Amino acid sequence: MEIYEFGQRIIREAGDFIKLRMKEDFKVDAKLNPHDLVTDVDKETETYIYERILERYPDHRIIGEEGHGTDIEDMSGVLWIVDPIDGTLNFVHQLQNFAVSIGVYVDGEPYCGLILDVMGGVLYHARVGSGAFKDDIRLDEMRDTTLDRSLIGMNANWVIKDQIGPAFKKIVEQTRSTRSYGSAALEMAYVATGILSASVFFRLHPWDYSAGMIIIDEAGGRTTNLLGEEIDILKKDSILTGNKAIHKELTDYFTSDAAFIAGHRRVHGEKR
Ligand code: 2AM
Ligand code: CA
Ligand code: CA
Ligand code: CA
Repeated sequence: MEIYEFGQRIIREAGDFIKLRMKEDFKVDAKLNPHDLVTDVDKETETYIYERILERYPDHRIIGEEGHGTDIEDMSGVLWIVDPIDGTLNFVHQLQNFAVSIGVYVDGEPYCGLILDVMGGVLYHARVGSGAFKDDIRLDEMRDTTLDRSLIGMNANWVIKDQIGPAFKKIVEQTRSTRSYGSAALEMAYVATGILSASVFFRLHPWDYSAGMIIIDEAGGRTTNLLGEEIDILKKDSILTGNKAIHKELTDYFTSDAAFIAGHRRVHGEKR
């Protein structure tokens, strides 16, 4: 079986695992702060996915948010980048609106991306060169839009930050409206389907964005950091993803704001 088909199968099995497991009690812990939670289900699901992949492909490597693959520093071979639950706060508070997200790279090249809306039962997926899909329906090519006629995915937290806040505030003023779904992966899937025109994130990890980036590329969109720089898949970065026209409008906008650039450099460092 091909890796892509296998990936679709295990992500659905992981979704079934979560749905069964969440009927029982689970422990919720704070990681670095009270906004950053992790549950037993996050950890158990990552281990489940990890074991399933290695059972079938012993030579593949896996990076996961909850601790697998912390020693991995290069992208040789087949690399699976896994977020067992994206949107843990939604999982804890709502028991819905969370996703499993898996991006697969072969020798550093994107191979396929998979995002499962667990409670919605919808799988967004793409293999490079074969188009992007919502379940078995092929997504249309993303259409160009302008900021003033777009819905933009954005988390309100960034608006209240000192150095970068004013730039995000201007987006709130200029766009038709903003939306925040609490799962970066689901928000990227919504960009791919066109129900959002773009989405901006200030600080994401590879497991948050890798699958979404691959799916959006296949749907004809573009993803870089907020300064328009290409993403290095093993690093944290800001993320701007959307149709090509709004992607350009927004990168032009962020790169014309000196305070924003300074704030971005402070958090994300100089361009590699
Ligand atoms: P997570 O649920 O897998 O942690 C909104 O909270 C989005 O930002 C989610 O996709 C969440 O992923 C991600 N995120 C990344 N870093 C975070 C953090 N420190 N606290 C909360 N969410 C974070
Ligand atoms: Ca987390
Ligand atoms: Ca995540
Ligand atoms: Ca997670």
